[in-house]
Amino acid sequence: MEELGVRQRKKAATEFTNGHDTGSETKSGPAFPKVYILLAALLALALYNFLALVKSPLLGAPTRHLPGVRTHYVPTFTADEAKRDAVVEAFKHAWLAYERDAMGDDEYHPIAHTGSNLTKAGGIGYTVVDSIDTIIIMGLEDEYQRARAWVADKLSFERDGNFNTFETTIRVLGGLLSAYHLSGDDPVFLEKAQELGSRILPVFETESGLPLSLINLALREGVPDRDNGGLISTAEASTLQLEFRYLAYLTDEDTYWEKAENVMAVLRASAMTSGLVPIFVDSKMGRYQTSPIRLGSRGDSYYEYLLKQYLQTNQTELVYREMYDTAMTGIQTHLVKRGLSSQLLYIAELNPERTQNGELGWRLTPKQDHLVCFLGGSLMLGATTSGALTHNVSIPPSTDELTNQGKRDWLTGVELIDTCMATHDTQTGLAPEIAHFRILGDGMDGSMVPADWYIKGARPNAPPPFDARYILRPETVESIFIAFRLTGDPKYRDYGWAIFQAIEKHCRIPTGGYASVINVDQVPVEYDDKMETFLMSETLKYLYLLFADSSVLPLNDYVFNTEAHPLPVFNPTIRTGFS
Ligand code: DMJ
Repeated sequence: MEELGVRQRKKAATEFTNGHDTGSETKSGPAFPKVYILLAALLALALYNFLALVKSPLLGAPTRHLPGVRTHYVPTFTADEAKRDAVVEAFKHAWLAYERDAMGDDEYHPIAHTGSNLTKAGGIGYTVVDSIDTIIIMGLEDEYQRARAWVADKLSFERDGNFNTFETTIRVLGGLLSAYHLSGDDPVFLEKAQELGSRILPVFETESGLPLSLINLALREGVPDRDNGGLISTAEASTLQLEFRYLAYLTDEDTYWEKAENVMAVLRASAMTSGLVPIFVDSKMGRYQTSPIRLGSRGDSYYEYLLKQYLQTNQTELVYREMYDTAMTGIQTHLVKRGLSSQLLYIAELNPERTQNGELGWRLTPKQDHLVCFLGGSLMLGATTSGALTHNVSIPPSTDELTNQGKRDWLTGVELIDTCMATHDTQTGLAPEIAHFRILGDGMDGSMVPADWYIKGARPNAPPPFDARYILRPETVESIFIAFRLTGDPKYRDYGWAIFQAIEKHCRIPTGGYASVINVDQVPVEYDDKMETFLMSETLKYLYLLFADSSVLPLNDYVFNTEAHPLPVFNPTIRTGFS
């Protein structure tokens, strides 16, 4: 298989049209014998590699780049090959077991050695498609050929069952689009993506244009989520945009763009001035419903995609920057809190409640989902783009390159990642699904509390609460990867390696695959027999990228969808009235 770096270069050169590329001009010079030219090229390459090594922040001072000069393809940080290869070995341990026991099934249960599907109607490639781009990025040729053949010959969306609109989009549509790009435009992936996109489109046929939660792929019918009174969660409605917009860009079918963009316009019209959004929205009325405000489940990727929509189209759509900036100020004003003992920075939640005179009020809940840990890296990425005063900031950025908001968000991001790492201070070194932070109302004062955070409901010799589990989630390593790329600080590779080792020690099943653990504070662990698809699409991908050299998928050129599927940045070919 052609190495990813090569494929990327060819393709990415066509994605950009804005002329940032410094490029290289070729002139026909005097007819030197070819051997001299070859020698000169080898010498230049050796010198270049030497300089890159000397400048590497892994060895000392951070690299600075001249303003306006693109940084992509420059190997700013060299790979830690041993650790990178250990991650590849882990990926193969997961993939080969899945392939052996459950190839083609949506989900995998490594202890029972079996798979299962999301509906009785049959699988939709949840695990295979979610994993393909990681396989390409890692350069696993044989695995790639088998996975591709499965997609070409077996993947079917003619399934008469109700599938979650958001999950199907981020995992399957996102996976196909990323595979299309990274494979060097293999048409099989785009054909499947187009078919899936067209089958999902009917979810937008509502009064407001906000999508329905579920889609019957065979009947091509949107279905409301009866479990939540027909409401859709905010994150689900607002985390389809990167995928549908890129599909529109590739196919010239503007309708994908318009449907996805209209969702953002409707949400914007219904938004609160703080920039914070409740986690439920009514597809019929197009209005937010009174419901909690949080950066965890059902809220998280709304904020993530505000920034990423701005980045996806090369920072040309200022409406997303404005929405993002307002939202980050809302988070800073209302949700950023500190623990009582070590002053760990965390992101709290707001829960609606009626005051005695019947007015709506918001109660602060000092609870942080593992999911919130995506925000650390996202804030740092936002600081260097939306919050930058110059086009390409240094690595790490210097203070005069960032706006005040950029500086504020950068520091918050750095601290939040440290907090997320602190939640790994458990018996297993794995972080729980939910951490609660102590507050003065707990009956303790700041001098007496044992630690800033705890797992609510955890008691010795009692069944562990749901909050205590680790289900192979990626959010902390996602942030660590971004932080490393933006700073070059080796501490982030140390963080990632510690998490990887904890996963290896406690989640790895000797016969193949990885399982969730039901209590991060219990050794030896008890397993929940499920290997979530995001282990291969996100957790191991971000770990691989953390240890790879930084020419692999540069952050200037790619946005990662919320399931870690990289999509190239492009200049939009459609202009709508949304501004
Ligand atoms: C993934 O499916 C996506 O990252 C999503 O946005 C939320 N969380 C899971 C992984 O934790």
